Amino acid sequence: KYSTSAAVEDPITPSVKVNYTQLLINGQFVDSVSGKTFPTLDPRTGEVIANVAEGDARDIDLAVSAARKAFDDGPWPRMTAYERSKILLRFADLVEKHADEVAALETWDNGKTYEQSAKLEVPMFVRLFRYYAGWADKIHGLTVPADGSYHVQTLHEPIGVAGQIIPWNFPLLMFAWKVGPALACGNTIVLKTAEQTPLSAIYVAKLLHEAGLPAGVLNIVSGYGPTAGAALASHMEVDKLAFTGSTETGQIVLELAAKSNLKPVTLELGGKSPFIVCEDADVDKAVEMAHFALFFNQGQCCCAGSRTFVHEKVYDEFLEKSRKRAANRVVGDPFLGGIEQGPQVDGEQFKKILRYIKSGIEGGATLEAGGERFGSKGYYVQPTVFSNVKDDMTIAQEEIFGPVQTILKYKEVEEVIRRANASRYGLAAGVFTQNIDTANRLTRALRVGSVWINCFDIFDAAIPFGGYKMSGHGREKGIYSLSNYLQVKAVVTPLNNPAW
Ligand code: TXE
Repeated sequence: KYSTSAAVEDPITPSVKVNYTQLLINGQFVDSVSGKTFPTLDPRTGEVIANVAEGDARDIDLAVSAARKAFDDGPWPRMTAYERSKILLRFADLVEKHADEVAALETWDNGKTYEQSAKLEVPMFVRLFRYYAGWADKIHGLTVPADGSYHVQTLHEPIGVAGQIIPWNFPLLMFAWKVGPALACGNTIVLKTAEQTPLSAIYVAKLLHEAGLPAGVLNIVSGYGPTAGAALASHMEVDKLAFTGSTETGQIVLELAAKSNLKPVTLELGGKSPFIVCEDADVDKAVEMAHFALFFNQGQCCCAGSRTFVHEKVYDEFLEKSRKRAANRVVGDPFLGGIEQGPQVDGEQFKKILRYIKSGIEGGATLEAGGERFGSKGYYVQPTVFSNVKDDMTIAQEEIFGPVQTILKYKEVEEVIRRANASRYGLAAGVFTQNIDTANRLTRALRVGSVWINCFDIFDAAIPFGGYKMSGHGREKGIYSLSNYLQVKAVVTPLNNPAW
């Protein structure tokens, strides 16, 4: 069935070299203060790709001092917005020029297919920087018609030093979503990458300096969460924190931010998004879209359509076709062409997913496809489908974050609304129907930050993204992300000529 297991046992050697493994502080590559390094692993084999400098609280201190100085005294917040915009545009051009290396590093470190890195994620990265370069010189305040004889205006100023903590599932895109708007608004940054995937961020940060970014404006610290990440979240000189990761860690960083200097925090956390297939849906299209909604990126998406609700009238046909589609999913070495699914990011995620599969079987769900590891090397998991899933099963409630589709049956629109909303999460939803009234009813009733109707995972730079409930606070991308990185100052001047 899975014709590519041979390549999994004998991985392809990537063409790219790992040239940058140090921390990037004040425009310089440096070792960590402790001199320690940590290995970043190839998810295809579990072997070491490179040893990377391991930052901790002392390196965060140095990085924050550099960012502070670059904000308080440096040219970045003071140069014209047009100058900032041109640097971001030059950076986008450089990434495009080095697209092959960037995509290969991303695939090597993360395990996602090279096709996805090269055709989707690098172009989206470039597009996002061009989008925010476009905003840089269009950020301005208002003139306010206040009562009394006053001239009132608002100034939109950069917020200062932004701390940004990103996860491993989309290392490049999470970099872009956070760094793009922060720089466009004139802030300086300390970014901590995920310990599983440090490589692409250091590489592109080097290109950003080549494009003309002044030293100290963007500092990159590789390292672990409880050391480097926690130091950033609780730092007194950091003015804003943006975090993407698990809900549990989101709660920790919010508390650290509150207990230190009350820095504002945006959080993009976990999800258990419903994908609702209505009775009038074109079943073939719905099967393919629901399959994509769950299996894209090895199922490692915060917004994955991980509860597939199917109307009882089309349930049997949908199930049969979904089972076949999953069984035919092409798993293999992500550097090979035509591969749909590579390995999970690391051994921890791999084991977590296999534990959830076991829990599904023991909990009474029916295993329709997959259920085991794929091959005998690395962190590959067979595309797995469960039917007969009940709302109270662990696999229907918790974020599996892997290639495991759970299919649930429903009868009535009002019933599926209630069940879809019965989750601590509220990140996204998919709705598959030809009926505009059903689409409108579901759209208004679902308590989620994104609704995709007859599509899924549309991540245009201009479309805001973020969660309701325990999926987080605030929105990233689009115009909405700018307000995360701006302060509003009200300025009031008396008008001495009452005639005016
Ligand atoms: O997440 P963490 P993990 C979910 C997914 C996954 C689970 C665990 O279900 O299986 O989370 O993954 C940093 N202070 N998502 O353990 O811990 C960490 O170093 C400050 C959903 O990887 O949240 C990394 O940079 N920072 C998700 C980042 O937080 C800390 C994407 C994310 O790691 C820290 C990833 C601390 N105490 C996982 N502890 C999404 N929303 O897309 C860790 N970190």
